Amino acid sequence: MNEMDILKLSKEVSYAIRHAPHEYELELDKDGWVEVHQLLEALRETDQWRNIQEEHLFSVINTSEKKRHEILDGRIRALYGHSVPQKITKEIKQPPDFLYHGTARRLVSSIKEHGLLPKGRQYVHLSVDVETALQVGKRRDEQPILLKINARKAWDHGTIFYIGNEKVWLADAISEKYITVC
Ligand code: HQG
Repeated sequence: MNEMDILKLSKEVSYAIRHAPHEYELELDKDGWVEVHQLLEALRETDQWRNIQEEHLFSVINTSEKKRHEILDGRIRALYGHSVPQKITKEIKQPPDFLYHGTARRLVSSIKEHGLLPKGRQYVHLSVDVETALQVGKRRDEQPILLKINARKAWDHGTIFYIGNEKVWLADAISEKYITVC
């Protein structure tokens, strides 16, 4: 499988297990796990992925610069990004003192007023470093705005944070009180 196919597969796997398990007849458990064989069978029904094997899913995980998915004991899950109706449980953990969020210029006034909201997803997504946050923001605006989150203060005042992967943290919402526009 070439690089292009691996990228396509990664996108389709994300779509299936973050957003559309129903479409692929997949059952997610409360932590977002899906049986690998169920996912492979669903993908094999399409022309493009007729010959897909588990090793291809490992290639997706091992070659990606972002840790989006994990496989363990014959099951696969997305680590963040879900929009399925059923709430995916994440592990609560104290975050680093500061986190970052990159967004579009046009969204900043609303964020200043209402804080960060999950919008289409189950959680707000935050980055551990400036570079990652700006990359996320560039998906929406070529000149993204960087928001700095005082996660320590938010946590001390009762905001719950969850770990996605080493670079992505999640929260139910972040009040505007803890957000600085850089
Ligand atoms: C914005 C990708 C107006 C928020 C990325 C963002 C990430 C508000 C958008 C992951 C708002 C939601 C998630 C408010 C938040 N008013 N706009 N009050 N509160 N927003 O895509 O964080 O590559 O759901 O700023 O790298 O951009 O797919 O969230 O612009 O880690 O693995 O509402 O998805 O990961 O957009 O991205 P998204 P996100 P992958």
